[in-house]
Amino acid sequence: MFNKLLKRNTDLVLENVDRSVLISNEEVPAHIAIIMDGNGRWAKKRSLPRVAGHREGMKTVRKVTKLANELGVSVLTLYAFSTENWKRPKIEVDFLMRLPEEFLTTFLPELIEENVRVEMMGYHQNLPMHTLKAIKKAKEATKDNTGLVLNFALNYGSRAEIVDAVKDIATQVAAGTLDICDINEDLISGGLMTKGLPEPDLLIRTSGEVRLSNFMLWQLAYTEFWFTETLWPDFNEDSLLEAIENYQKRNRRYGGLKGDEVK
Ligand code: V07
Repeated sequence: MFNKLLKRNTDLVLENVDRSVLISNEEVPAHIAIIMDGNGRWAKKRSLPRVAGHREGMKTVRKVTKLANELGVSVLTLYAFSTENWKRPKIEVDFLMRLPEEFLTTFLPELIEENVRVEMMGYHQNLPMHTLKAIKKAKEATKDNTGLVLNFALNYGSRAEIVDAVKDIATQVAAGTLDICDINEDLISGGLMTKGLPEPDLLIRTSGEVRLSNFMLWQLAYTEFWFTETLWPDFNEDSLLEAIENYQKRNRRYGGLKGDEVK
């Protein structure tokens, strides 16, 4: 473990000399989840169409992914499209559904090079075939990668996810294959789309909105929250480091208390 941390630190010092001094690598959050808000507002401020903000936001995804991987973060979950986003104008939804392909066409070779593994959580239902195809290709091309897991939440909604997990459990009880006494937190966690992933240590939401918007409600039970006024297209490496530094300060305040004591 220590060697791995040391190696991460060496990479970091080489690539981010000025900033890395501030990051103490033993407390880097293993899982960071981000609600990438403020793309439309960014565009409006510049009298550009909303979609220009979405495209600019994609560049931030690239920057944040690269740094998170360099820092040794294990999982980066990005809320790209919620089940509620279908209510937006069709023209905007159609544009958004092209972004996974656009992103992957541009960046998949680099992600492969950097040992990043692409994942998606969300309902395949309603997603266009071209979107699913691009993601499937990226998942396959990166499936053996051992670096950062870049987990896109796409057509994702947390309450629906919980309802599905409950239905599955109820079905097993009704079939007599599961005893009610054996229903516990681990069983429910295992029925969610984040099965197998650690729970987020740090949640970031950009653009000044201070709510969860149906994102990972179960998984965020013990997560530290960081809300920033910065709009997602303006969020950058320094913004991520600022969030992590703040997270580390909070962790340090717990002074070695672990597990239930901090919960
Ligand atoms: C989207 C750009 C970032 C700001 C938030 C909204 C707009 C990257 C992806 C993506 C998704 C899956 C995947 C690869 C890339 C994406 C949507 C919107 C729908 F496998 N950015 N981005 N998908 N935005």
